[in-house]
Amino acid sequence: MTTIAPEDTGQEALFDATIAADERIEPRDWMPDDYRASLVRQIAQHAHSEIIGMQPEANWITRAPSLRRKAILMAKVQDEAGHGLYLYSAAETLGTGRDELLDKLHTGRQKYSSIFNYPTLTWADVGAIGWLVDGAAITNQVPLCRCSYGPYARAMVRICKEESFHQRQGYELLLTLSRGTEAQHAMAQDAIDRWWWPSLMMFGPPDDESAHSAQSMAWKIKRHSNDELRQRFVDICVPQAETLGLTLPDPDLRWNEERRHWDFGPIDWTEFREVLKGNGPCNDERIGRRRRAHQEGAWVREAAAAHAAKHPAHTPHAGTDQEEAAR
Ligand code: FAQ
Repeated sequence: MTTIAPEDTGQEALFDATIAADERIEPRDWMPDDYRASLVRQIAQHAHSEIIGMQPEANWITRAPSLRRKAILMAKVQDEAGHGLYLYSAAETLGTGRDELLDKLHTGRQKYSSIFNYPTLTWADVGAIGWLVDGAAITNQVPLCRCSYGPYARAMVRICKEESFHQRQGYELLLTLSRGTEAQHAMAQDAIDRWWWPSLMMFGPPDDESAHSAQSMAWKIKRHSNDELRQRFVDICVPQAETLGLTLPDPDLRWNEERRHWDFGPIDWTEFREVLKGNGPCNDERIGRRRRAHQEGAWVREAAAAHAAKHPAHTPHAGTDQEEAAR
């Protein structure tokens, strides 16, 4: 049997034309293998970040200073689990199951964001994560709502709405601390001092060292480079820090009238690379806890599978919500 190359059937031309016209590629469409693989890589890393990202904040649920703060934090951590679900589902539409991706996470073959390998030492860290980490996530992810792959772009729309609520709760938390007692103000400042630089690293390596950016931008998976988004984030944060009454820990921050952007100091890329290699302050703790949670949850997955086998009509994919309700 002779294999027909995609260029001979017009599939590749159709894919290229769809990208050029800024239209969406959907799961049923033909796509190049490398496009599919790159999406799975990025979406999986993103999904893993959402679920590992639950850990640093969950650390403070039992110690939140009021019932209101505790309820907000619990809702936020639950939202992150939901984001993980949307993203694993988006990866499934590319033919890669959640079990396979989790296995790659647990065996160190796929990454999660460097930021979640730093410890949450004080309550103010919950505010710093909301303001800076969620703020960086939004800056990076709003353009992903226009990603060329439909299911990922649609998942991002919902995620970004929730992330912007997360960002505002962090900002409000820090504002309260900053305007509180001297000790509370100092705690907020200390959190910003520790989270600022790792937040800038979330955007990935500088453009000239970014292995995937050029191809991802040509495919319209990414819409902006790592450095462009990092600069956008700095420009947003400087005036916000001023309103908060807190200082960003960078003596080189200066408004550049010519560029109409804030100049900032050098990032410690050695630290970034070490964290990616597994040598950050909390890498072992985070992945160890994730593996344990997966093992301890095995009985839940087995029970759910056994239930689904006994009652196929009641599995979520068997019918519409209305059909379910009518039963
Ligand atoms: N950490 O060639 P590039 C959140 C890797 S937000 C770890 O530039 P690319 C919300 C990269 O994967 C955080 N690894 O790669 C939340 C690649 O390695 P690979 C998650 C990093 O893909 C808030 C290599 O370096 N958000 O979770 C990092 O073009 C609060 C070369 O890099 C997303 O994932 C890093 N910081 O650009 C949750 C957004 N940076 O794959 C809880 C979607 C780079 O070859 C609480 N992802 N690497 O093994 C993206 O936009 C992109 O993947 C970038 C990297 C921008 C992260």
